[in-house]
Amino acid sequence: MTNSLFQPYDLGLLTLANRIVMAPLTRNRAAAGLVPGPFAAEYYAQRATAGLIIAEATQISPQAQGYQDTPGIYSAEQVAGWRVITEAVHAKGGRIFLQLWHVGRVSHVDLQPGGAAPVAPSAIAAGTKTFVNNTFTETSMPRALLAEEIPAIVEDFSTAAANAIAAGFDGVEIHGANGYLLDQFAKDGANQRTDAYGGSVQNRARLMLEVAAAVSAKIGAARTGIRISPVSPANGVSCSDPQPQFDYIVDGLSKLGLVYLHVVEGATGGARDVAPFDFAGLRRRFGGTYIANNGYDLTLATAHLAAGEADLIAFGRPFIANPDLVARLQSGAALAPIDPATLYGGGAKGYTDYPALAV
Ligand code: 8OZ
Repeated sequence: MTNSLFQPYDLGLLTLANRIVMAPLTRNRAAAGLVPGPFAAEYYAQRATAGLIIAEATQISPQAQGYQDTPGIYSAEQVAGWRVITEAVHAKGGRIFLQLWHVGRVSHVDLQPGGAAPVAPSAIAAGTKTFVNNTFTETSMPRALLAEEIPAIVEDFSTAAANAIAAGFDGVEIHGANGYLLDQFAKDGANQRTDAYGGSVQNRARLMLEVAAAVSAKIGAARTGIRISPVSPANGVSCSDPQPQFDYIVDGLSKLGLVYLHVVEGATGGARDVAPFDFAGLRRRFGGTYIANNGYDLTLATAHLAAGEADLIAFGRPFIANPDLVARLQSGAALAPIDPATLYGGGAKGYTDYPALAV
C-alpha cells in the first residue's frame, strides 16, 4: 500500500510535494538588526524537500522578542533578508510559511525596548528561562497590558503578515502555542484579567481570534495558519479547562476559514499523553487542514495518516540533523543525531553542515 506521507497534498493555494512539514525551529542565528543570518538561505534550501517549511518563530515587533538573536519581520532590512531565503527555497521547488510570534512575558528586560518590563495578560512571572547575554537567565517580571494597548499588538501581527508576503513567503503561521503571548491570554494560569480579555472562555479566546481575523483579513485565510498547544505546560502556562477553551478557539478559527490548524499534541517536545484531551474532536471541528505535531516518527505518522487523524505531519528536531529527512524516511535510512551544543546560536556548525545521505 502506498504511504500517503509521501503523496502530494493541496493546501489552500499550494500543492505540497508530500505531507511532511518542517516545524518551526528556533536557532538564534540572526545577524545585526535581527535580520536572518548569512547561512539561513542555505539552511532552509537544504530542507526544501519538505512538503512545507514553517520558518522559525519571528518577532512581529521589538517588544515581541524573547530570546537573543531571533529574527524579526518588522523592518525593511528584515524583509529584504527573508526574501533571499524564500527565493532560495522556491528555487528548489519548496514551499515556505513564516511563523509570527509575540513572546509576551517570556522575555527579559535586556531584550526589551528601553529596558522595559515584558508585557503579559497579567503581572505573573513565567518562571522559566530565556537565552540572553549568551546565557540561560530567568525571565523578567512582566507588567499587565492595558486594554488600550491591545489593538496595536493585533495590528503588529497583521503588518508582520503583510511583510512576510512582501518577503515572498507562501503564507504565515500565527504562533498561538507554547506559552507565548496568545497562549498566555488563552490559559487562566497566566491570565487573571477582569476585562474583555480575561475570565470566561470567550474572553480568553478573544486576542487569539482577533489576531487570526486581522491576519486573514490582511493576507487571506488561504495563506493563514495557526499553531496551538492546548495541554502543553511550556513556559509556565497552565489551563484549568483546556477542552472547552480550545474547542471554542478552534470553532472561531474554523469560521474564519484558516488554511490550517497546527497542533502540538501533548507537552511541547515531551510526553504526548501529559493530560487527557480530545485532539480528534478538535480535528473534526476544524474545516481546514490539520497538521499534527509532537514526537512523530515514521510509524506514528503513517498510522495517524492512515487512520484519518491528521492531514499533514510536522517533524521538528529530526530536521535539524537530517536536511534530507523526507528521503531518509522514504528509504528507511537511519536518522542522524543532533549536536545539542550547536542548537542555539553560532554559525554554520550544527546548522548547514549536517550532510544529506549520498545518493
Ligand atoms: C525553543 C527555544 C526557544 C524558543 C517554541 C519558539 O517553543 C519556541 C522556542 C523553542 O515555540
